Amino acid sequence: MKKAALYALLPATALLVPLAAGPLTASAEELPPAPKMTKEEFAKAKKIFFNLCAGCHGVLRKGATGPNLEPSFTRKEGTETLKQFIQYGSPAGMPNWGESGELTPEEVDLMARYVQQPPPPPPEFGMPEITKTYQLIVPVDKRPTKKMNDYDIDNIFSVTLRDIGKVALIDGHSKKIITTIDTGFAVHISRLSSSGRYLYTIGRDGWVNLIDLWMKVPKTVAKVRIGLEARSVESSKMKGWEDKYAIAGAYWPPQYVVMDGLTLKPVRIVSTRGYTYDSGEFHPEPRVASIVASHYHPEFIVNVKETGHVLMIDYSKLPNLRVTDIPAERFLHDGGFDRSGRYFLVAANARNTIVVIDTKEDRLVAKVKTSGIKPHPGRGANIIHPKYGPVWATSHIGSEHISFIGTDPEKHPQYAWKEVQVIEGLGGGSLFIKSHPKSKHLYVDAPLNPDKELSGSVAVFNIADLAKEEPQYKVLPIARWANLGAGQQRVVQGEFNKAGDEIWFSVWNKKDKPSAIVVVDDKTLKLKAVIKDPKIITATGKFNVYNTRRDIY
Ligand code: DHE
Repeated sequence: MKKAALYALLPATALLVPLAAGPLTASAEELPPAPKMTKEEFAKAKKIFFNLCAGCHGVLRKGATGPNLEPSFTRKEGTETLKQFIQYGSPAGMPNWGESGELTPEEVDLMARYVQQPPPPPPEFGMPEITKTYQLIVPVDKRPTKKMNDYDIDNIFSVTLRDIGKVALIDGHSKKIITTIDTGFAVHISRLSSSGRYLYTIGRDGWVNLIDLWMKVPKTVAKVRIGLEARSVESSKMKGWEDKYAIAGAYWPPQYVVMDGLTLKPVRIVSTRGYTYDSGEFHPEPRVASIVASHYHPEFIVNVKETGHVLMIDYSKLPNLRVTDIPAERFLHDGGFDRSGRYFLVAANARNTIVVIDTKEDRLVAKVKTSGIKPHPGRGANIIHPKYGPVWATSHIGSEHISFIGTDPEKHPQYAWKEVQVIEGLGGGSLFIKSHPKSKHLYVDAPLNPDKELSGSVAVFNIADLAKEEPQYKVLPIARWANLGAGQQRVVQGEFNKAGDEIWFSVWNKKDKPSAIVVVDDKTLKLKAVIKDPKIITATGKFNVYNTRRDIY
């Protein structure tokens, strides 16, 4: 949907609120009082806020992907305006929690009142607390010495079953569930060890699971809770350091923890609290967003969201850490490598910018402004553009734009680190974009679009057509193909299989209804399979072992 049409779906009042506004500086006395809440209501709202809202707005509600929600702002807006937002969402990416049925009218009202109360300060969670949670379930010497199953491990998909605290491991060939594994709540991502043997998951609640894929039936061999809220995990990938260390980043407390890669035993914990890269103001909640592992140095690349620092963390002399701290941009979120694996491109979504880091020379290469609102690439998509050569692409949460950035300073220096083209996709509310070295197509989703036809579809561009003035896309009605019945299902995050000839999409339904995975034939763009199973509840992210461990996207 084009932006104008997207706005038309919202009540006029929703558009009046300054979405990107920071806190309004009214003193407490000038503000209207907070609306009344009972203790029980407060406790319920606190839980909903943690599950649905804290990710974008922060637990201290200082704002990041979503705007600041401190009482100095929310009380000025008042309950009715806030309810409109929670009910209908916004074109800048706020989900329509009421309209989609995720929250009842009573809960919409509850949350509108809750965000006008001062945010309750969450507890700290340091090494003593982390150590108490640590469980080595199967020590290294009790694990198999060879692969004990017949699966083509490289073609297994780890699928997040968000609201039931599990991942499903699905065999990419038979498309059958191998097993489901209890993990932390709402696993955000799965990442693979360099060898492909170990799978790491990170729960929204900070639990890291280490899963051994060599076992007859893969299972968790170690787990540890590294914080109270988290989104990222990664494993060392540098030659000579394969599978040796893991790292997980927390949203709360804002910190990262380096662990032994084979046991998850914590080795170091480091706080990310500090100063914004530009204005030098102290921030109490600079959360750890994406983390990737360098292929050039024994380093993890940690993106600190609110303060805008990219930290290159050298793990080669642990327990000593050497950190190259690169001032970059705010608010760093998600990103991925260019096809050469040397340059890391990460979205600074508050500034509509993609930051480019050279992981060989450990330096900032460029900050590229995009033409859309809030770039959100996932890991992005690398394609060979018919006109501009190797480019990396991102879609946007807040608008229909898809931006292409040149990534080849050697052979195409005139295009390198420039937004060389902008095209339009289905509409705002896009989260992920995907291609594969063997594919001729580029896939773009729009799961947060309020229109259910659009949130249930995917746009596919023929890469060869990108040389045209206005490249057209084909719409794949993925949710219709899944045929899960009435309601708004969100089609999210394409992921290729190992061969690169099919792409899987999640059809993310409410938790009291089944979700599904739809498999599309990449050559014909026809439906190849629908994976349905009562166990598939709230399916979101999918991670193919081979593509994830080799950073192929
Ligand atoms: Fe994500 C990646 C944070 C909402 C599904 N998400 C990421 C990353 C971060 C992040 C920092 C990068 C991790 C990395 O590469 O190390 N996500 C957040 C949020 O803060 C946010 C906006 C709000 C929240 O409360 O969590 C958020 N994300 C969502 C969702 O609502 C999604 C669609 C469904 C879900 O499961 O929660 C979702 N995020 C994903 C997925 C990835 C991801 C599938 C990995 C994409 C990939 O291809 O690597």
